[in-house]
Amino acid sequence: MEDAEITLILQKSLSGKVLTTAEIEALLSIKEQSSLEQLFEAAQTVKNNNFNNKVFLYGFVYFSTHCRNNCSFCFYRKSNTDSVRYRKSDEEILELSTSLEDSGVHAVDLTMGEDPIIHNDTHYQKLIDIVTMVNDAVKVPLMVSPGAIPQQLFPTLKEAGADWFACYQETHNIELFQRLRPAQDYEFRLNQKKWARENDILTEEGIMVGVGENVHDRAHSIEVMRSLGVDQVRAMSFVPQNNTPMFSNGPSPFIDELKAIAVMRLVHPQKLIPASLDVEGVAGLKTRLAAGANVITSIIPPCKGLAGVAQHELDIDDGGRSVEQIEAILDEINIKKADKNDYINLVNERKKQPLAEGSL
Ligand code: SAM
Ligand code: MD0
Ligand code: SF4
Repeated sequence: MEDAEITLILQKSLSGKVLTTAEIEALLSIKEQSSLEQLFEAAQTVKNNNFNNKVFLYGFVYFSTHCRNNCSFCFYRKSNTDSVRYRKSDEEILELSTSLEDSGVHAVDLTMGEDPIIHNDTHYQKLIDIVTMVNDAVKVPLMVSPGAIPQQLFPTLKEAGADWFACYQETHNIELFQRLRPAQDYEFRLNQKKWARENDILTEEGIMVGVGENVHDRAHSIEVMRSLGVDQVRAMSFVPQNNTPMFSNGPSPFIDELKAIAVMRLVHPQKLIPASLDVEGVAGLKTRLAAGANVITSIIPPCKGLAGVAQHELDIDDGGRSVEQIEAILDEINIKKADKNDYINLVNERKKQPLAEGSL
């Protein structure tokens, strides 16, 4: 597509009009450098109009890497005997969460594999106890990423102190979902977002880029996310993992993730969009922020035996993923870390918003 046609689509989006699927696909298909620059500039404009050049930081506590599932892309899939398995104790989880809060993050994300010890108990008491314990100790909002859980648990999770529930479909192409997440139920996973939101818990939805989807699938996901009424939307490039079925798929070109982030920013102007440190490490931070991301996720304290999800070691033990290091990079590009209270207000405001008509 010509530069001039891209300009028209971007102008349409900047004037507040809803883009068609074909227009979203055109933006995701951009190859020309000059058009790419226009896309990222438009995404920056939208981000600055809505968030004033400020970003939020999320600490990441991957507290159990045990999992009963066999997702074909994941290092921690049950069948992978090479993966690093650990289960942090309550004391360790507490210490990690409070030290992240002290270091200045805006939120703490408590993430686990679908650990059978937790998932085999119908009451999920261990999970509820962990969330309650951390919520009693830290003031910043809590995100919980436990995998797919039963509907009746959401009120208890809310009561325990969960502000956010993260659970990503990876794709909204059902046939592809089944290949990525064998033996898992597409609708049940999608409903997680609905059940969380019905209980005033904010939600995050996400896709992976480079897992066999095409540009149409990506555009479709970005549109489905518009109708879901979620509060945070992400795209993460697939990172091939040793000893997993998708290793031979090879890595995804990061530019496709950057285009997805920019288009999500245009289509979801007021939502939070992560720049994950778990794909390219800190080296990939600036490009993701320039594409329109406004949350930095996967901040991990060094030397605590913690892993990332897609990049289990990159930049962790040398302190590269610490708030201090991130702030040094933000200084170079004149982006500011938002105030803690700005984030708490944003979370409270979003919780009050009624779900848009047509959502889930
Ligand atoms: N076990 C829970 C689940 O699957 O919902 C919570 C873990 S969540 C942090 C795992 C997410 O990390 C996946 O949904 C996927 O989006 C991302 N991820 C996992 N492996 C990845 C990989 N190899 N490359 C890129 N992203 C990956
Ligand atoms: C991240 N590694 O933010 C984390 C993870 C789970 N809620 C988030 C995918 O990149
Ligand atoms: Fe388990 Fe989550 Fe990895 Fe799937 S993505 S294997 S559910 S940890």
